[in-house]
Amino acid sequence: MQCDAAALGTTWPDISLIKAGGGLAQPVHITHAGDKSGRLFAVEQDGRIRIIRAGRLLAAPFLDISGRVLSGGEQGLLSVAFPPGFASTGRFYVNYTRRPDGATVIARYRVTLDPDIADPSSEEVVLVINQPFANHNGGQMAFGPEGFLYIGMGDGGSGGDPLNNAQNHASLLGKMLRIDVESGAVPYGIPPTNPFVQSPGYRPEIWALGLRNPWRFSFDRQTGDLYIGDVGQNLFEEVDFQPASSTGGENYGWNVMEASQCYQSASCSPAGLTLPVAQYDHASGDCSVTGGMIYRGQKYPRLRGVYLYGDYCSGRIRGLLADGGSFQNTTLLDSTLSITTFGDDESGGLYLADQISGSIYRIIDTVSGIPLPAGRESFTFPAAESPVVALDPSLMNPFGFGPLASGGDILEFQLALAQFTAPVDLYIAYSVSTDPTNVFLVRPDLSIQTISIQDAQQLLSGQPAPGIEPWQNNVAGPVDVNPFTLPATDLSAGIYTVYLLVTPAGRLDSYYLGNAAFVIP
Ligand SMILES: [Ca+2]
Ligand SMILES: [Ca+2]
Repeated sequence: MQCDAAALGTTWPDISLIKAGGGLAQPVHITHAGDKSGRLFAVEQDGRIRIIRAGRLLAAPFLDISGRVLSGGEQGLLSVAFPPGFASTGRFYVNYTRRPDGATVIARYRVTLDPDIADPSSEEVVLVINQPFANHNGGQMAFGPEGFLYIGMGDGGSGGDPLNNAQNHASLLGKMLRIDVESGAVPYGIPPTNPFVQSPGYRPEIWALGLRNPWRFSFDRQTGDLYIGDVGQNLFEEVDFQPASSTGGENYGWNVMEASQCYQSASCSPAGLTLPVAQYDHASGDCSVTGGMIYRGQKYPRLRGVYLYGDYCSGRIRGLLADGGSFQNTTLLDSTLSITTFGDDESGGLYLADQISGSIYRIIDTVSGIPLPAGRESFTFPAAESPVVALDPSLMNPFGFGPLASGGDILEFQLALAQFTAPVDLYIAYSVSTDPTNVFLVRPDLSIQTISIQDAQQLLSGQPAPGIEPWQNNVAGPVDVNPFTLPATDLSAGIYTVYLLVTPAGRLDSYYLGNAAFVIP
């Protein structure tokens, strides 16, 4: 199934990861609410949903149902799905493993009057699916383009699907389900266009069958095509594809086949089965696919249309690109992360979660980096809580001031830059309104060097000033550092202006000069 991308003329992105949030406990799902709030929602496996706003993790969970959730291994709170209209209805859906019996629960919750806090007592159970074994619970949910809720269900667990659930028409296990949860039917409705509503012996909730453990599926936000990462048995991991034009009913093959190889017996017929569009074996440390998402953002043209997916065991990130009727597949990055999920924000930016560190990373294309400054360009940036990483210097906001920017009393200074197209020197300095004759330069060891305003102006005129050196020299990035955290009480009152000077390595004739101000009252 693998094609030679070079022969087909594809220019693959050169991806890199920039940390976009941390402090999460076992994150397993990332999504947004589609309500233009700009919030990212991260699901913690033990039963909490956390909000990341402008790069900062809010202290209070959006939802905490850890008392209901059986967590560990493949069990836990596994996903949240926000329906179209959430901004006005405040209703959303979760998929979790229930205490004490391990059954899968699909439930509806509501937000409170505070949009950052949901009501844990608002639960309305939509669907309960009993689980014969602890593993293979699927767990992803997402609303399709037509507004119905899709639920990915694993085969129930153990190994090899001993109960033959995935091919059993009367079982909801090993299936992709599609139900109507938003039209008012209690507990849910069956879309009349589901493929098996007229078929005797079939559960009408079934949209597709023959899945082993669909660990993450997603819809292409542009086309409506569906991509499913289905975890394999001992030999192969696979990605399944369903075009937006599908009327459902696909049989993805398990446990007749594992990917494109017969599983139960040496020979089998693939007739009527939909084989994966990509698969890989376990020879290089891979063992469990984490289905991903298609990038449809604006920032990284070479990423557009690429389906990014990963492997939990190897940390490898692969790219899949639909090319007419075929698919190209390549390895984009070997990471060291335990990738549990990919997710997107409202503008189409892509993220992934690392289960071990509890961090979320933004995925960027690094070769289309920030160009070197061609002249002397100055920018004023807002004192944001979180830097905005962008390839256009006029759009980036490299500074983050942490809680101070939102009225707190800790100055947490963060600097984040995408990769540059060639090495640069970075200078950081600040001035304070109460001392107009001096500029305070950050030295490589983070100590502070006081220089005169004349020396600073000399630097900006392109003349090296004696004794002045960059904070970091000859770096290409990406940069994501947090050099300072200090109490605001350590700073005297005044208006502080922080400067970032970016010059081509070893030169001062051109630069980007950015500044951002904050006030210590
Ligand atoms: Ca199970
Ligand atoms: Ca399959």
